[in-house]
Amino acid sequence: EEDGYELWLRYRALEGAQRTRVLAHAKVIVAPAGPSLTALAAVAELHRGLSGLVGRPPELAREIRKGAIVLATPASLPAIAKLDLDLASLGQEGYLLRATKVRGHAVTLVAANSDVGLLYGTFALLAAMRTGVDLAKIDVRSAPKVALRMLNHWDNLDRTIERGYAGESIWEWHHLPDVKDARYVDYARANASIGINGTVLNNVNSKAEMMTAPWIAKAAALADVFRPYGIRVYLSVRWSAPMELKQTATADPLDPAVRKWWKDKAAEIYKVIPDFGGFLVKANSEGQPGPQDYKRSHAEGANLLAEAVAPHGGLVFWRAFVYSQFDEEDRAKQAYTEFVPLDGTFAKNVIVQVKNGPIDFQPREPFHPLFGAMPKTPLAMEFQITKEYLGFATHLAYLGPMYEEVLQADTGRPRKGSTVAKVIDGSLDGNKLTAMAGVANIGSSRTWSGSHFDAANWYMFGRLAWDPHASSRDIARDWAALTFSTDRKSTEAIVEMMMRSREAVVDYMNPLGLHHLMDTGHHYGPGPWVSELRRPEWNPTYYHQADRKGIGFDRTPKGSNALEQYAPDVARQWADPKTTSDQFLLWFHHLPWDFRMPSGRSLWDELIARYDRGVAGAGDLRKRWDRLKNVIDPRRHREVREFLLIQEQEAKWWRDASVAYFRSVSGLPLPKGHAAPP
Ligand code: GCW
Repeated sequence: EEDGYELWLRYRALEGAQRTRVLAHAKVIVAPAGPSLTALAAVAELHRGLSGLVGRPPELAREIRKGAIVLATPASLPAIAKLDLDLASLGQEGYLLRATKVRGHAVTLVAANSDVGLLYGTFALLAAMRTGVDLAKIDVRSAPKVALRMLNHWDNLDRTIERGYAGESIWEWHHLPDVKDARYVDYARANASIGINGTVLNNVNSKAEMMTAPWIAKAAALADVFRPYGIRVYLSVRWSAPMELKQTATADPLDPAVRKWWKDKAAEIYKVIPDFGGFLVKANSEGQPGPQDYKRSHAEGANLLAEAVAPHGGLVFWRAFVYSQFDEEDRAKQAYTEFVPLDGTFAKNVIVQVKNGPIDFQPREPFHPLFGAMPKTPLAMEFQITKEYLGFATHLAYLGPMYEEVLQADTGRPRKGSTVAKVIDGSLDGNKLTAMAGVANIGSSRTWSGSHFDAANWYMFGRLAWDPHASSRDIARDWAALTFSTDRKSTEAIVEMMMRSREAVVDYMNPLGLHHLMDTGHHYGPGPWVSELRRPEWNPTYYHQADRKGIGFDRTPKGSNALEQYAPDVARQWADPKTTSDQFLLWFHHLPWDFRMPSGRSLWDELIARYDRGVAGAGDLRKRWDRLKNVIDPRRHREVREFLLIQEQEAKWWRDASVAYFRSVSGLPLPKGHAAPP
């Protein structure tokens, strides 16, 4: 029975014409001589894949012959240099798949400038075989537009996962470094297949222990497994580690003993992980220690760590997710206020990592105003793949459209057309140190991500990190074909569900630009009434500001003026409720309940209509899935359906609780036709 473990790497027997075509082109593999572990991983994948797809493993040959798959770099096979393939434009990680002649033989060429490129090309070739591409005509070239494509695991050292909904951490810390679970290889394969080349193993709410020798050894064992797949290991560090480990008296970044400690620590790590990627840091955020405890800036903190890893080629990812309970300023403004003045003061090997929106991974947020506002600093995008605020692993919400919406947003800086994607891929400022990070949704669940559809978010993240200009619909199509069915009609039906899913969630949880209405702590269900929490900016009432007269957070100059942090053109558009997209209406405006919406309805009636639409949308997902009963294998069909039924129920819960609460505040009657219980 299909249990989802193989993710999108399912090598089931091909049928009919495609089997014949693949067989004709895949009897023999010619790989680089004296292959590296990476080239061997590529060969092993072809072996595994073809054994499944056509029922027999390919033969490994030295000599090129007709019909072979030839894996080659200019170094391993100088003959390809003469083919006019423009390999240089592929860079270090790109690849090319082409039906061509090499030394007079018609072959399928997988070419790249490095063995990792060959591995990426191999995965792409296997996917092409599965989706019906004619190998006799194949002609594909692809190179990543972003250099560092990273997963961030929020995995704790006790194997719990902060905001993880897919079981325990797959890192079996207790058995590491001695036991290298076979699952680590499958993890690496899945990631390499979508181009992910870095992984931060532990939670940003980090523990000092991670910096001790036994834990470094565990990380090193994982790094050994991942290395052949082109994946580097990084660690989250706790700012106060040297002090907590009682090796320094302070954690002040300007203290010489502290600086020395970090230098020595970096050297110790690089001794056992020679290609160690570097550090990720959450400092002075949500109670974490940081340089500000010593009245030093984020830049001073980041630069201290940067100095420690620089001699080894390491990097520092410094998170801009900061807000303080002692700050009266609108939470949405605080990161910009703190970081923009630091632009240009970070060391060369520091990347500032910014969440997609200014609050916190909500179902919808406008893009973070830092994008475009720090031209002298490399900025990484941080997306959340795990669905902390979108129904965990239970609710179906394909995040592709959400990421795309943010990446395609125009920052207006320094000019029109300067999209977030262009900040991230470095094309705007000529930045080469480019990165995209995704907070992983991976755990020990058989499905890896806790549900079949959540694997799509992992897959999509990798693909968008490779190319932030890609279309989330195209990516959904590839995923659905590789995961469920290559039958065109079925694929399209699944894609349609995926593309509708996130908007349905927005409607039943946080319509019209409302945000952070989730209940405390877990963030799963509705809690718009919560108003008594110790920290005001954690209360949903802080965000919706609903009362008898109206609703919404005023971020115009009359209110918090968060608008001033955006480029003038962008701010102008959002300054007037009439020109603000309804997606962000109550994000930027506090409006009376009788405000006239473009639909002709009052704001109050529109709000209720959106909640109703969300419930209908969830029901529609379930109905669409029911129609696919005969094309999806029984176990996966049933498991998805069970979750969709929960989603339908919980969409009603969200609507009914939210509507009841807002009604108690507004005192307004329910519009006609609204089906919620009294
Ligand atoms: O999304 C919020 C979460 C915290 C998380 C924090 C962060 C790791 O609720 O659990 O902590 O953001 O991103 O640092």
